Amino acid sequence: MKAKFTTKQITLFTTLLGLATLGLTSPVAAQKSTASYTETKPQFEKRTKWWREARFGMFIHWGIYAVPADSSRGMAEWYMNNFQMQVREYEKFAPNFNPASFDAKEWVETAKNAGMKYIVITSKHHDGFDMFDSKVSDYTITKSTPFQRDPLKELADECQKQGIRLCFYHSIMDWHHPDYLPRRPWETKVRPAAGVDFTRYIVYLKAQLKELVTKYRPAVMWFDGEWENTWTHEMGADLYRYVRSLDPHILVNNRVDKGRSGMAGMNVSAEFMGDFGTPEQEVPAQGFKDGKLWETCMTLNDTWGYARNDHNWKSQSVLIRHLADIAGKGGNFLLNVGPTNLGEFTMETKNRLEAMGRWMESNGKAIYGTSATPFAKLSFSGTCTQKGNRLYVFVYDWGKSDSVMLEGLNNKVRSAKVLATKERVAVQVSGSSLTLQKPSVTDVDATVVELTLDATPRVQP
Ligand code: FHN
Repeated sequence: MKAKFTTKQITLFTTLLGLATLGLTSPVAAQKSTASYTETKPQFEKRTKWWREARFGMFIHWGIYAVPADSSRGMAEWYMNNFQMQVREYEKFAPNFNPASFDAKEWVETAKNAGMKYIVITSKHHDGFDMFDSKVSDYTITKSTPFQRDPLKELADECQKQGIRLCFYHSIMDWHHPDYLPRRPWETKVRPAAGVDFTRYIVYLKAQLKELVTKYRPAVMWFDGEWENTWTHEMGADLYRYVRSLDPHILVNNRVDKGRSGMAGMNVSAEFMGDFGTPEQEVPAQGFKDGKLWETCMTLNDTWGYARNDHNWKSQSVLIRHLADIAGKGGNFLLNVGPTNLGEFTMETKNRLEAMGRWMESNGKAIYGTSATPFAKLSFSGTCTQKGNRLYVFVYDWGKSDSVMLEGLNNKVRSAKVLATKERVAVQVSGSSLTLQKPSVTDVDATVVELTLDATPRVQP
């Protein structure tokens, strides 16, 4: 029997019905958020304090792309695009997505035990599939899969219990919504753009953000998929103000706007909106100028979404040194996990996070709440962080001389000890050069020496 309504009509009806329940009936009103806000530096510092001190978070890319779980043609979460699928074909993964093993308590404990202080999970990736219960969409985990539960609600409750901040990744680009443009080249005939209204898509986007922010109270909205030419700086600035108007405490990354250069890297500059920059798959050569906040996001292997075929896992040493290097430059590290379609973390994932947790157990004091190194460069393989009158020296390699030298420090050293073992470290001072002797027990990933100084570190430029 021929369906009475087309899918597009049903989507539109669902959206409008949902909008009405969310008080977003007038597209124009939802268009330009009236929120204008100014923020002083002290206010910004207060709002971002927990994030700056946290330093280390878990990224989670989880969606129906975990069903094919295939990165043979590119990132696994891009499966629909990589295999040039029509929407109707890709939708068939939803009824096969039933993460029966999903356990919010276990996920949050794993993040916490790794030393992570916040979790950023995909509420919607580019495929447009909603991993939460939305009134303005039927393309959701609660309505279109046998699972029918709301994992983001379960995670929000569990994060509340365990003292971890929950944050959401939400894609501006949406390959499913009938009003999103541009269409993919292979679907123009099947899904013509005639009659499409991008303004209506923005109303839908805002309606879902209102649901997410008011119902789940995320600490950060982490936008992505901002690079297509249908999304403008004006739309980004408006969306930033809109989200902040929903919750004045929330943080928003720079990808709400066009502040990121290209697909990787970023250039937070004054005219772009966003509370922090988002370099991707890289540790920037230096920290960001004039105190701009930033966070490197990175995969454990080569793909964000889970892929059965991706075995290129980074070692624990590489991961621990990335964390140290990033902290030494004053940034945050958002390390990604791609859970399976059953709702499980892979063994490779768990092993690496457990190793990082063991290291953080002994050395977290040199990461949390610290700021970037006072040294322009070091003569050894390692990095530094600082907090008050303490300098944390991370040594990756003690070299042939079984010692490392810090040059240009104009402080008196009150004490020097290995943070993890409390073993005293012998220090030779010559003018403003300090030589630290290799302790009897070192950490193959990174040994941290805590120097207690007479005052905050003063380094010759
Ligand atoms: O296209 C996405 C990609 O799938 C992934 O989500 C990364 C994570 O930051 N962001 C985009 C690529 O820059």
